[in-house]
Amino acid sequence: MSESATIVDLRSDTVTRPTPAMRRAIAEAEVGDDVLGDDPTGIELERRVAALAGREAALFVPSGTMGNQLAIRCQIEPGDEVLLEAESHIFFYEQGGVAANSGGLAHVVKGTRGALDPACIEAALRGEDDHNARLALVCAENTHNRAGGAVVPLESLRLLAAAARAHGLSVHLDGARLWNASVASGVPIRDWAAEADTVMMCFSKGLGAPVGSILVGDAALIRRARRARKRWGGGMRQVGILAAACLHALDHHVDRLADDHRRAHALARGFERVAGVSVIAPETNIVFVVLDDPSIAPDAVLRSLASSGVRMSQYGPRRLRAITHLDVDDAGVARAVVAFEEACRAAARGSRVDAPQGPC
Ligand code: TLP
Repeated sequence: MSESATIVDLRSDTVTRPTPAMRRAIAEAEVGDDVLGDDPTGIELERRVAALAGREAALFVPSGTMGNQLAIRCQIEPGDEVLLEAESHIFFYEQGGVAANSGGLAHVVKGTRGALDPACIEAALRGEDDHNARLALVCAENTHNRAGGAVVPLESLRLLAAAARAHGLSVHLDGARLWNASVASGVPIRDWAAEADTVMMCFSKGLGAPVGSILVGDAALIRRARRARKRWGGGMRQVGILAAACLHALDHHVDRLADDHRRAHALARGFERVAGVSVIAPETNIVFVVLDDPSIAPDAVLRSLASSGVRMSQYGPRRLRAITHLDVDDAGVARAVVAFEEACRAAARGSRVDAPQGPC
């Protein structure tokens, strides 16, 4: 049996491997040269996602990080402020890209379950005085990763966007897992996308594609983003090979996200029964478990899990993350629950073994 068949890998939904049908779609992809503007499958993907999101244009990019960073690059000038939720991916996991790639200044505000209070925009504005940096862009994230895959409600995004627009600010939505938000809430992608100037969405997470994300917005902005992508080395030539996997994912892997959400709930129910831990109720495919009992050391739990063929990642001093995805079935969930219970018991007894960790 291959390693992927024996390991229950809950570290991220980025770990999925292409299914046999997706591999066939990749093998049969019609390709051209994306930089020269004639890769038919890449063009088809961009056209389809722009239509799905109800926006003029889309740009396929190698990663969610590049999509977010291009959106920022195209909507601020050096010295401008960008309003970010304090635990957002853009602030937490993109290596200070706001400053390094765009010369921007991160203005960080704590949200509630990932949602920014629209009043924070008014509070962040400092007027036209020549001493002040200019607030130019507000970024939201949905689902919100570090808030436990929380769905930021559409109404909340609407109010935030309205407050931003009232002050002439642009809005970017990091929708790496907007597919999950859409399936969990029943709100179509185009309704979320209508609230932001730019939206980034990933195919390489719950949708199970090996590589790829997309940025949507109006035609002029996406044209600028295409030029910046080229400058950053993100032109991809026979990109149809990747785009075919993403088109396959759109056709076959969106509705099934509901299975991942159901399995996340099953995981959470199993984890909850373990003494000394508490679980943050999942809304989509992310489960956070907090090791309340100080005798349960996170690194010991991760090592013990790994020795049982189950992988999770550490997401804070006493918090672990498990994400369900295409490669985790009901049997995998049941195995993870048993392994977690044993790992916590063993850790509390003070056992020690070795294993790697994910990002905190
Ligand atoms: N998130 C990854 C890690 O980088 C933490 C994960 O395992 O969850 N926005 C959000 C909300 C994300 O969660 C991620 C990836 C990205 C953007 C970046 O996407 P990639 O990894 O394609 O650059």
